[in-house]
Amino acid sequence: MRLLLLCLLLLAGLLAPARAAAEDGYRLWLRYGPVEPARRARYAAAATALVGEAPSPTLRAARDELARGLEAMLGRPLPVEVGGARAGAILFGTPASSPAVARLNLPVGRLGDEGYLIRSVRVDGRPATVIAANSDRGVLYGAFALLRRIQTRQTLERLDLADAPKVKLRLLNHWDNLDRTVERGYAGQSLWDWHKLPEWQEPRLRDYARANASVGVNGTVLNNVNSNAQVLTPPYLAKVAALADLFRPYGIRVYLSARFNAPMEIGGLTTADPLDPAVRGWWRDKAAEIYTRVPDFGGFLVKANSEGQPGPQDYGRSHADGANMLAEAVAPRGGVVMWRAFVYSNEKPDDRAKQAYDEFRPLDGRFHPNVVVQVKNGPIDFQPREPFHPLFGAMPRTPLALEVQLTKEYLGFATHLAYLGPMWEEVLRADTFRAGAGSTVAKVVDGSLHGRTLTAMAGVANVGTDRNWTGSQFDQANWYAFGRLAWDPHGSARAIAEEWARQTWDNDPRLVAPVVDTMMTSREAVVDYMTPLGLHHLMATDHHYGPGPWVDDLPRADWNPTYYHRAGAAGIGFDRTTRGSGALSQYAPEVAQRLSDPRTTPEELLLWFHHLPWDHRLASGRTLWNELVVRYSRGVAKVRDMRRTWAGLRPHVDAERHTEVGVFLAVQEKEARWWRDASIAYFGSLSKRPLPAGQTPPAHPLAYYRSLRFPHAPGQ
Ligand code: BDP
Repeated sequence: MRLLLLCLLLLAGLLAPARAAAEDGYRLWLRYGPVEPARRARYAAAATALVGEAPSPTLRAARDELARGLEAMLGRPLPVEVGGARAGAILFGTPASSPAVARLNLPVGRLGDEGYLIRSVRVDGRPATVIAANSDRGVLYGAFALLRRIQTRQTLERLDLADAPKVKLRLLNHWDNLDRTVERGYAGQSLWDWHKLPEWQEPRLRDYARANASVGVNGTVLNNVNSNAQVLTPPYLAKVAALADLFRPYGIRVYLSARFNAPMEIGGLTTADPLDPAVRGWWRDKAAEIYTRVPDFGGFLVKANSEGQPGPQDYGRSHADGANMLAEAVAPRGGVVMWRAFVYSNEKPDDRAKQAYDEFRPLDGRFHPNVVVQVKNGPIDFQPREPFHPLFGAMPRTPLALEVQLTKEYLGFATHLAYLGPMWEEVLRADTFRAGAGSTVAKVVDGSLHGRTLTAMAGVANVGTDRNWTGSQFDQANWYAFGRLAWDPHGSARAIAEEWARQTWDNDPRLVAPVVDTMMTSREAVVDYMTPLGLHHLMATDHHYGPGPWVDDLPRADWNPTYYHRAGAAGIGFDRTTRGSGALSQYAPEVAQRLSDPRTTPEELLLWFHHLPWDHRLASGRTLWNELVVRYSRGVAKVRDMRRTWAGLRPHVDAERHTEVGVFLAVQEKEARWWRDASIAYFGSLSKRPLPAGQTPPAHPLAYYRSLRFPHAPGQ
């Protein structure tokens, strides 16, 4: 009987129509869903054939992507031709790869190494579209841009587009360990299966590369900044080389995080002093060895003398001494060193927010030309909201990279919907006033403020082995937005959200508008329910999951949330004016002046810069205490709205992804309430003031929130 049942089941399986590609998020924004019948003919008329040769792996990748995307969207395969041009052909290539492109005499010279143009042209009197570039990589980016136009339902008629990245190095930083755990990763394991490499290369790695190329990411740092020197040993370099070979066709170079004392740990030396000739020689040889395996190796990322990592200061040398030694090792092959400015030390009793500036600003001009100093968006640590880092604009003679965190270590992990585009836009548009008004962080990042050509932006990756790549559907948007903003730091977070939503979900305006609105309010919701009014670093210890504003017993003062909020019977907030830590003096006078007075400080940063009495009046007319409570509650209410909006989108979204997002939003609402209640219970125990009218008291007493433990929270 059982056997019969089994046979029947098997038979049913065989006869069932092939299941449509599952909507589980795997395809990211490269879903290439079919164009609605009413619009298909117009696109089909402008995409009748692909014309071009593909002599290089990169051009093959471009051609294959076009073929794959167009077939899926238009419902029929396109002939791929080498010459000739029927009406509606899409020509692709560089003047070198394609005689047809060469004959068009297009101004590709202006496009640089990675730019492209897309134009409507006539070839032998027939209308055609051309994707042309100076380099194969430019053609690949152009191919993705054309596909993006169709995916977002923009016209293919009368095109005259030219685009090129404004930032040279657009890198993901993976905090991936060699045992496949991911520090601060919430999306499964590391994509790099070190144990099976180099022989076995997971097919999804090619999709990782495609996704990156589609948004212009051109480099990937494979391993954690808290690095393991083993990655620099021959067996691992063979694995690194396999990944580099896989990613190269997609314009992606690999980089490695270098452990500063590797010469001791794996090289048998007794010192890692950057001025020691043997140490310098070791790094030179190591770099040369890497380049024999990976001829286009990008270079090193280094976290030194930070949170216990070894570094040049262990030998009384400066960050510049350390960075320059490595820079010399990779310079002959065009490599760079990304030296992180995320440093702070417990031994210094000074405000942690000041330490990177104090250490790095005096080194301006002392770094070799192939060193980039990599600076987090804010002076503390990837909080839901921080002011821009005071180093931006303050090191005119040093290339500065902006580092942002895609993985949501401090913003609710993968289950909270928080689109980070607005956060990055906020920092990029911040005015440093370092060369007069309009000296935005974006102009530092794109090099235009101080005439720099080596420019970079880095994003701490949020991808892993989860089927949906990022641990949640909406976290894909942060990967997408990072790439797009690194390509153009002057871009708009809203426009990027819309672009992403159309490709990832659907073009129906009944879906696009509410999804984009939800995304655009989502980060502010997190700020409200976690750290309103400029509060920061209130997360629970180590794993950072949930609230821990009461924590005051960690060995390092600046690991304790109480260090940051300084709440007591009299008031709350960190005084960073001249009366307090003086951190404000690290900003240009125009910025410092405005922020030194609570009345001219934007309320969203109030308690970052000021310690104020609980009864201080805010613009709303409420006291500080009442405003705090109102904002905590507002955060929860925003999540409730987001849930309601999402529930209403059921008719427009496939069931699988709709359910996942819906469940995660329910988790988010529960956890937002937890944040609100725990924070109000704790701060209320200090302010000793009643809740404002109409506000519900916390569900549990403070002791309950303090007792919660999560020893297995992810990402540690
Ligand atoms: C902190 C993370 C820690 C990282 C560190 C860094 O908690 O895991 O190692 O940043 O950026 O936010 O180096």
